Amino acid sequence: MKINHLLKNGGRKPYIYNLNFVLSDRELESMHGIKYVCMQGSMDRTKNLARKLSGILLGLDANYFEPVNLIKNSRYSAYRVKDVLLISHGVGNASILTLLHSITKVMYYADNLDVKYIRIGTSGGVDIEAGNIILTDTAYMPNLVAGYKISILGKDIIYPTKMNADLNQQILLNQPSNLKFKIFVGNSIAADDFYLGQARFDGAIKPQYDEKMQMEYFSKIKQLNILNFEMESTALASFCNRAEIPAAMIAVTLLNRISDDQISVNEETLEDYSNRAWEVAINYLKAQCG
Ligand code: R2B
Ligand code: URA
Repeated sequence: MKINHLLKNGGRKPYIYNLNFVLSDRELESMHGIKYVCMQGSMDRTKNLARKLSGILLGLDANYFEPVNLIKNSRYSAYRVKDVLLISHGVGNASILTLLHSITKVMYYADNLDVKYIRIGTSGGVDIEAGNIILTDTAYMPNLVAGYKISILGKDIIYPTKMNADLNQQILLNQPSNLKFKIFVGNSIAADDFYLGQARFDGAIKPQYDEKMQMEYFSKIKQLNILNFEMESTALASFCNRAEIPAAMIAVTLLNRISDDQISVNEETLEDYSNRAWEVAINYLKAQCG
């Protein structure tokens, strides 16, 4: 991590508003030694992964304890298991970007400079069957430009969005050969919304495109080896490139967008699919901190 404009001993330690986190010695102690920050959209799944990982990394029986949320507001939630911090990021680039600045400041002040960030999430596959995993190589904007545009002081700047290739490789190397799904490494689009931004027809506003235009877009997507749509990869990759934090994104596909707009699998299958992204992350984490 390289964010050295934050001077460590420059007086008052800041208060991290969006996490309601005071950087007191006591609070920082609770964060000291974190090596992996795993992010998921939902607060519930963040807590559930904390329960599961506690069993795997610490041998705790989830029936007899309740993970403690380290964040004292309702915006995000976070749990620590050994040297892994599990934290929710909400939906979309704006939400994850605010989280990334906030948690990175916490990691910096807690002296965790060797930290790695992994988003564990869901996505819509493009010509990939539901239930498979995509490891993102490069994140694209919906206009099919690789990068992330941020407007700062009225000027648009496009930052690079390649995820960390070594981390992807390490994640792949730590998987068993008998997984019941495939893992593809390819590119992802971080869309501005779930509906029109992902070329769907089932949003509340009537699209100004038809099926033919949708398929033309999907065909361009495929030429760029883009394998899935989600909503946070460009912010994650561009932030982590600038902060020099190795980052990866593990996302399961919940449907194949070539044939469907609606996610129509039952709850049980949906949970099974989401747990596959956990499984891939856990296989990697177990090898690092087991
Ligand atoms: C995948 O799923 C969420 C929307 O349902 C979003 O956070 C994402 O990237
Ligand atoms: N998340 C998305 O952003 N899109 C999908 O199609 C599924 C999950």
